[in-house]
Amino acid sequence: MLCVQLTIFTWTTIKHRRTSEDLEVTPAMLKDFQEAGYVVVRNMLSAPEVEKLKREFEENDEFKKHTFNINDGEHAKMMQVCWNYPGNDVSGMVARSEKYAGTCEKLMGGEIYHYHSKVMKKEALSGGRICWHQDYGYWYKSGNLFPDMINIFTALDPCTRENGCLQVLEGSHKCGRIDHAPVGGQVGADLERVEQLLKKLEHHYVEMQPGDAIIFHCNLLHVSSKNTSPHRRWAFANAYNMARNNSVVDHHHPKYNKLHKVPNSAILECQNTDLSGKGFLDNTKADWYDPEAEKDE
Ligand SMILES: O=C(O)CCC(=O)C(=O)O
Repeated sequence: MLCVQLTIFTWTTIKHRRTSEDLEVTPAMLKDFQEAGYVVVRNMLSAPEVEKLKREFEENDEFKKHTFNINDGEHAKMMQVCWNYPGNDVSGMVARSEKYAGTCEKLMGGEIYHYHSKVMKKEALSGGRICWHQDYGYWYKSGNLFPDMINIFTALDPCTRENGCLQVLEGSHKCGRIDHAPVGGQVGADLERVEQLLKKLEHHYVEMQPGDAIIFHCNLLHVSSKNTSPHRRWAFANAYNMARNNSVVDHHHPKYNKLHKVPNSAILECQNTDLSGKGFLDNTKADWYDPEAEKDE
C-alpha cells in the first residue's frame, strides 16, 4: 500500500509564525531570514524520517568510531561526529534533499555545495556547553572570503532549555564577523562584544521537537548550555557554502564539489548503509584538535 504523508511545514522566527503546505521559500520567508538571520521550520523532517536517521546514527558503528569530544572549559564535554561529503546513506539523502539543499539555495540566492555535516551529541546530565560564536568566526579562517554560508540544525531529540537547546541573538548576523579567540577548550566570539549585543538584540531559546530545524546565516551569534536534564539532546547539522565562495585555501573541509540534489522521497526510500566516501573528520588532524578533550576527568 502506498502511504502518502502530507506534511504541514510551519516556518517561523520566534516573532513571526507562518504556515505553508509545502516548504516553499516565499518572499516573506526570505525577508524573515534576511532580517532575523534565521528561520525555524517545524516538521522539516517527518517522524519516520527522524526515526530512520536517528537509527542510522545510533546503530551504524562508523558514526560511533569517528565520534570525538569537545571540551567546554567547565568540566563537561560534548560529543561530535563530522564528515565532509554527504554520501549515499540516509544522512546524505537528507543533506542533498530538495528541502535541505534546495531551500538553502533559495535562501542564499545561488548554487551551494556541502561543506560538512555533523551530529552534535549532548548526553543526559553531562553534555557540555558550546560558547557564543558565529560559524563564520571559524570558517573565515579557512579561506572562505565571504559570509555566504548557511547551516541547518535539525532536532533529533526534543531540544529544550534544560537539555541545551540552541540560543540565538536575533539580527546579530548584521554585525559582520566578530573576532574569535580560544575560550576553555573551544573558540568563541569576543565576549565584551557579545555582552554589548545582548543589550541591544533579542536573545531567544530555540526549543524544538524532533524533526524541527533552524536554518541560520553563518554570522548569526549562537550558543548552547550544558545538558542538565536526564534527557539526551542529539541534533544533526548541515553546513553549506556557496559555489561562488569556494575557499581559497586547503583546509579540513572541502572545496567546491557539485552537490547532487535528490527529491525528498529519497530520504525514506534510501536503503544504503555504506558510508564509504563520506570523509569523516580525523579530529587529530584538524586545527582545533584539543588532546585534553579526549582525557577522562
Ligand atoms: O549543538 C549545539 O549545541 C551547538 C551547535 C553549533 O553551535 C553549531 O553547529 O555551530
